[in-house]
Amino acid sequence: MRTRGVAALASGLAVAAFAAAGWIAARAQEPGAGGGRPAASGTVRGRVQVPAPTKKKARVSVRYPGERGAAQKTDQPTQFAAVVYIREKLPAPTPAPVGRMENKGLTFVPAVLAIQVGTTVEFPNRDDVYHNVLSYSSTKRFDLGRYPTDEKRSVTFDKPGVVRLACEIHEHMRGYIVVLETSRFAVTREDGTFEIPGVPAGRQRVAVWHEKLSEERVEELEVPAGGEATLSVNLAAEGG
Ligand SMILES: [Cu+2]
Repeated sequence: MRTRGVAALASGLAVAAFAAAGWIAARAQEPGAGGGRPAASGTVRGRVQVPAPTKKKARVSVRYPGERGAAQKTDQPTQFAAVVYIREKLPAPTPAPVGRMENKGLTFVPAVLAIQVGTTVEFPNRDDVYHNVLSYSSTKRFDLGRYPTDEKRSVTFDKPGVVRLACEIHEHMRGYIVVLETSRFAVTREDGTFEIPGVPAGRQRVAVWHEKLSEERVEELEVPAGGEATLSVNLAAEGG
């Protein structure tokens, strides 16, 4: 079993902060102009290499119309993105945003969605078969029931945490909603890169979530005002 201490983190993380020209840019900003906003902010950018996806066989159920034909489209394993976010709590924007996760090609699209607490997420069905989105996660437990093509149902996520989504009809379907207490977050792109602008300058704890991690990775970064801090994490090299 791996030690989850600072030493373990150091082996998997390569962190560099570039403060070049940072404080000069900070001085050019108007302090306090945003009414409670931090006087200066920077960007956290970097890359998270995620482990290879696990191949999951699609199970074919014949309970619902169109099931057989559609199930053939599912032979691809889902590659789950990572979520990177700033641990500092930041007030939710108003009005509350609406998120969207589609049922498409018998998968959740996107398979990973990061949102801020209070966000309502719509789940439109873009397939020609029924879906039944549900969650047994304690963060948000729900069952949307089965619904047909082009119908959508929604859920408001009122507690921080991770919600693991499933479909009652298609057992292979999996998705994640990461509910955060901050508006400063990013979901990694296909190449693993990410960018979080508008991060308050100073020492920040940056967390990395991925479905294969038993717990989040947290690293401290110095975010220079008007500059960039970079974070590079290789989860693929750790063997999951
Ligand atoms: Cu489904």
